[in-house]
Amino acid sequence: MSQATAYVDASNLSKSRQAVSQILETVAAGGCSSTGGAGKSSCGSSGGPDDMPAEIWEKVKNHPCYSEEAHHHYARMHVAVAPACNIQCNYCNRKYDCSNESRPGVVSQKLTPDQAVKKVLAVASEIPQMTVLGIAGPGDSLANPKKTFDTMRMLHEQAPDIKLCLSTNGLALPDQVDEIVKYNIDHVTITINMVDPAVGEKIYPWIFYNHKRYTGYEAAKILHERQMQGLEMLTARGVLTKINSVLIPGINDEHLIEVNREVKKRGAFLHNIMPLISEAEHGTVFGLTGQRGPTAQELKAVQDACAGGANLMRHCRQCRADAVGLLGEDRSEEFTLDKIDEMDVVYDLDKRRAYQEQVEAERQAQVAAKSEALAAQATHAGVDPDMKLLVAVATEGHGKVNQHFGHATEFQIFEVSRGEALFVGHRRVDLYCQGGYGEDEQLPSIVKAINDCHAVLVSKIGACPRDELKAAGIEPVDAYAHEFIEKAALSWFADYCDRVARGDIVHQARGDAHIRQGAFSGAAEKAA
Ligand code: CLF
Ligand code: SF4
Repeated sequence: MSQATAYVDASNLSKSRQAVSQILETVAAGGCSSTGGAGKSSCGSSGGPDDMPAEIWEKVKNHPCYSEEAHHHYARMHVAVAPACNIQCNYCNRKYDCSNESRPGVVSQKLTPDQAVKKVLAVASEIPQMTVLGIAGPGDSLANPKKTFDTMRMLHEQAPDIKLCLSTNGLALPDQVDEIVKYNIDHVTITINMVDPAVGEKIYPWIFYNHKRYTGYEAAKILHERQMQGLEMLTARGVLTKINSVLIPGINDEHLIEVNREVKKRGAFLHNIMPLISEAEHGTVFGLTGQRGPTAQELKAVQDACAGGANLMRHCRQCRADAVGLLGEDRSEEFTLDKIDEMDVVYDLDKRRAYQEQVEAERQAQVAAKSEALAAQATHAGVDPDMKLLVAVATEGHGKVNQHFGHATEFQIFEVSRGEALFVGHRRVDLYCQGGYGEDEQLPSIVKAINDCHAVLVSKIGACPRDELKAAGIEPVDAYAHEFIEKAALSWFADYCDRVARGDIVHQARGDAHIRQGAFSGAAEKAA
């Protein structure tokens, strides 16, 4: 333990903290990085109702960030009501979104609480699977407490089925825990990049606390203490917490393993380790000083090294502070204030519930399909029984391989083996199909993004990209179109092992892949 971690006494937590810790043990046992049994799936809090107490399952089952399974089916939205911030991070430029919960990208419209509630009701009437409202900037939600809590209060009154979520850097958190509980905010994300101020002073040049500006080690020490205190207070009050950490190579990469340990000790429900985004054009300190982000394999290595600690989220899309839709898509352009004014908004709770019941049935079918596929796995002579491969998947949601190669703006990455098909991340790519035609110039960047994968599973693919992918050693596969992803990945894996065993192909390891800087934004895509 570093000197810094001794600042907070983690021993005086209430019974509810112990309850959350027990749940974490249970979830970790069947969740992320476990080879799992049939039906126990993937990363994040993806245990099912059998893995955790009913009240926790109720909180996570349709939260797309807190459950990896749920993110294939349920959507979230953010409202940009919180412009101010009380600290400075070296990966943030104030002109852009908060990098804690969003990529550096311009927020289209900052909203008042009244406008925000109007927007949420409009989205809820159009997208019945939108189940979570988050406040994630563009500054810090708790540095703007009035706007944040006014929005949450009104929404709780007018749309009681929508889960409330916020993200914060943690500096103001201990002072706001009572308000968080009062407004039924069940999910709080704290961005914690260090548990040692000596690391923290390389990330945070200053903080503004108690009407005073602090810099250097002292600033990082105060921030660290407040973050730990806030996390413990939330755990004690039964609020589910997720920790976001930005992986900054050479500064906190290995240190994040200690962060993972420390936040688990204090009852964090999930740990989301995200790659640094630091393009020079974003104008951040790290962007301007040439601090690079991690490669795909560097990110995975740190995440894998945290196995057994706090449960990991690997499906984060670093979304904008005004994102709307499934994770990985952005429908915010459909809900600008002028468009909302023209909409016929009907918030129909029964209709929303009926739709969500259908989603639930689909999700259970997905879990059952995976169980069947796992049960059908066999060993193959001459094939390493512990072999694990990555496959890229093109999907539009519903947990299925249902997207044309040319229409994908991201690929979901699954690690597949004889005993598991595990979501391990996603890769953003440039759209291959532009204006109805394949754009061959995009292919090298797509290959770079999924270069560590042995296959790409799609609903359809044209002859040109098919040949080029093959030439790069990535197998294009459209044989499992419209099947559930895990079942498709496991079926492909079994077929691959068959071919290796028969001597039709020779198994070869793949290389590393490139993480593209900047999130896909539907808005930006349309504007381009
Ligand atoms: Fe938003 Fe964050 Fe709530 Fe989710 S996002 S406030 S917990 S509703 Fe989710 Fe987006 Fe990653 Fe955030 S994918 S950036 S983790
Ligand atoms: Fe930027 Fe968010 Fe950091 Fe504030 S907390 S400086 S808004 S990244």
